[in-house]
Amino acid sequence: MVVASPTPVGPDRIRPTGGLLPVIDLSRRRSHVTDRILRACEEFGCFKLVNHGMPRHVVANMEAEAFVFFGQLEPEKRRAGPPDPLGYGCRNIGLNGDTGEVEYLLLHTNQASINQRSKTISKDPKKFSCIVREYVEAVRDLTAEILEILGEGLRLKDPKVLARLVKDDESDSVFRLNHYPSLLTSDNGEGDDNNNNNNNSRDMSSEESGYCCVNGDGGLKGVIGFGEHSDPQMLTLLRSNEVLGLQVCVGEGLWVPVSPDPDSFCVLVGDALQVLTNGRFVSVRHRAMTNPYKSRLSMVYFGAPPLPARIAPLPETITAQRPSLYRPFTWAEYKKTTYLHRLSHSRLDLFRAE
Ligand code: GA4
Repeated sequence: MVVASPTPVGPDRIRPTGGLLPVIDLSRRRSHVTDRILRACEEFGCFKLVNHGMPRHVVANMEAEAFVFFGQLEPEKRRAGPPDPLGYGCRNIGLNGDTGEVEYLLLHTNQASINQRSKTISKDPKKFSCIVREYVEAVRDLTAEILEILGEGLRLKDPKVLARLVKDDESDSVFRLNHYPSLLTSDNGEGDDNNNNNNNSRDMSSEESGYCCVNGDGGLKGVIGFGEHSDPQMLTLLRSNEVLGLQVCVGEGLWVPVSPDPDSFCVLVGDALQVLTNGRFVSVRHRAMTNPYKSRLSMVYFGAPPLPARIAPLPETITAQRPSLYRPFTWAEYKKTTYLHRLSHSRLDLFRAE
């Protein structure tokens, strides 16, 4: 396992090198994989997954459809919006004034919902919904496989308990396509001061890494595509094209760029899994930067339980030394709370045990 140095380098500074996250090869021996995934979830709350077995054509078809959609003119894309919160959105994120240099399609993974939404998304809705279904089913199975490995690693009495939550027909998982237009090609209006969570300095000079610009004092600043946050769900599987942009926070103010690799997934622990493991796994804060020259596309699956599911530390994770850190709640309750707050809010704090 290749790991990042946990030594902070100062507030909000970016380590200039990429590819430092744990890399897990799913084709290796199970005990080896289990041990490494467990450590990665505890230490970083994320890892890079390679040799995951997801068919290439399923990923390629989904990516091609996404580029067709985002390549359309604005009025055509707007037929699939505004995000309520599902649907097409541009720059506005959530319901409380967050913005970013991103346009996106947010879909529920329920098949009836995909079929319905596809009608306003694609000129060939049958083809679109079929391609989304194939992708979502494959990525859900992969998510369930990882959750089962984690269940074994945690020595749960029922190691499949976590996997079952995302495999449930009523699972509230969502699928998101994010398009971060390059700054050169986007019509994002110079001086768009509407963007309240970006640090953009427009007088940029390019860094070798592509997405950075150098501000006056020589520090590295980027243009925020999607601001800092943790994912509310259990597990996120993110795949992007070969353009750099995703960063994860591995310590106080230390942001590590995740090297883009279209054949891998970046797997991120979400808030619900942090609670279920009584804080043993950490839900990782992350953000996405835009690239000045190349547009970035990410396809993100957020594995969630059904709305009525009870989220509370699993009994095996509670000990005398480590009593329950969170009070029980339903996924519906937690989801509602996420939409009442800003993107960067540390909403898990609201659910701590007394
Ligand atoms: C972050 C993870 C998922 O993308 C998402 C996001 C959701 C949205 O974009 O509508 C949220 C954000 C996400 C967390 C806080 C709330 C809700 C925007 C926002 C400000 C779909 C999700 O489930 O939570």
